[in-house]
Amino acid sequence: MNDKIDEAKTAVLLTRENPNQAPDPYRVEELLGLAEAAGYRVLAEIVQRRGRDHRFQLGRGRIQEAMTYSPSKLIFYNALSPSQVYNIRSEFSTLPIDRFNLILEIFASRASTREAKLQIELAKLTYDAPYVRNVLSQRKKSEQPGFGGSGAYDESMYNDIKSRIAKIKDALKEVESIGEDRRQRRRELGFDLVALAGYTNAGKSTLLNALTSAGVEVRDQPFTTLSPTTRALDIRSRRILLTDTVGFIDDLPHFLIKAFRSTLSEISEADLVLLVADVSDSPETLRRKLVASHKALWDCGSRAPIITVLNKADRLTVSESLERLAMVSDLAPNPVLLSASTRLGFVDLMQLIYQKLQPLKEVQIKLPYTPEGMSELSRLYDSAEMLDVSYQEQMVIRLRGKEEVVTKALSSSAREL
Ligand SMILES: Nc1nc2c(ncn2[C@@H]2O[C@H](COP(=O)(O)OP(=O)(O)OP(=O)(O)O)[C@@H](O)[C@H]2O)c(=O)[nH]1
Ligand SMILES: [Mg+2]
Repeated sequence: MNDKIDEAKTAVLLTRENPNQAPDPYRVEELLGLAEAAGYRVLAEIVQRRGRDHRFQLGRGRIQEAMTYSPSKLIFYNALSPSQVYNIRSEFSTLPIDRFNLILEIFASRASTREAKLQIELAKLTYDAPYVRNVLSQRKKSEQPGFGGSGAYDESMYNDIKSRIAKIKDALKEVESIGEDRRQRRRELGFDLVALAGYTNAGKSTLLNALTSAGVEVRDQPFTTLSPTTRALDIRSRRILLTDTVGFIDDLPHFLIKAFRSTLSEISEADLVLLVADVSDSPETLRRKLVASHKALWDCGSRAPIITVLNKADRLTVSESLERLAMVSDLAPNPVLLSASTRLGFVDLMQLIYQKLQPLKEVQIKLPYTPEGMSELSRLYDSAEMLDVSYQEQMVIRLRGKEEVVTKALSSSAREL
């Protein structure tokens, strides 16, 4: 149970299942987890198998049933169209929200950095814009002033939303380009960039903490992490920067991925991705979450090699873990069975990371005894492995380093600093 649950914030959960799909109790369970993470006290869960009702999503009878609990909100698993929101709100005088709104509410309550706040505002405005437009057109049709006691929407409000969206996009572009510069600098300093990605609550932050003593917040609920945290980790001669990122979830709406682009570029720009999954989930859930994670990785533009970290192995016996691993082998490139809690599998993970990083290059360069030459030498001591330095007519240096470091060193040498 979530300690932030507010007694006055009550909800009934409504899920419509397609009659031609197998029932999936996990959906309802996940929706409950999200509602609790957003601070709701859930009064009842209603599931109906039927085709989509174009007015209310579920049948009128099921919504009437939900209303007998007098909830402050109706939370739908299924996405609501703007006109469904309008209809339910008008007919039942209660605000309906869908799973996307719920996720946004959680994000909004957790956002602590300016970037995260902007990203959430952008997602919310992008989501709200069609709703406001719909209310405007409904009102024009019925000539009703105002709507559901929510105050007047008018054309200027819609235009304000549009211009705010444009402003936030500009601000985020700036943040993104700062991020790009920072990553480029880090690469030139010889770091390998490794991202921790995966379904929400899989244990990404716990793993970052265990590998680097980062002290990032860990909780047994979805979306604890919203902003990336980066910490250094050395594996033999490799200097790695490991970044923890926001978790994925099924059916992640596209506008949310777009709004979180600057954060997700920590993943799309990484040299290597550690895809963390909870191996103690049921085999079906594990597969579903791995599929959702691969889809999200692809959608955010990640094309880097992947190591699949099957975390929480301490919750299973060795044979159970191995059985799970066999069941998901088609979805789990380079798998490691691991426990971020007990450090089981850490040696294997380190070894695999080391193997999967792009091999270092070995080159020989010459630098003059000028101030620029000396400062380049000191930069190389910081960013590469110096194999040999001999002081001849010029400094002759043999070094091993990352592609970016070596390329820069070769160009300094050619320019005869
Ligand atoms: N038993 C066990 N529990 C773990 C392990 N790793 C993480 N957990 C628990 O799983 C829950 C989620 O862990 P987090 O590290 O917050 O997960 P996350 O992937 O960062 O989650 P979000 O940031 O919310 O997306 C916490 O209760 C952790 O204590 C593990 O190896 N074994
Ligand atoms: Mg986390």
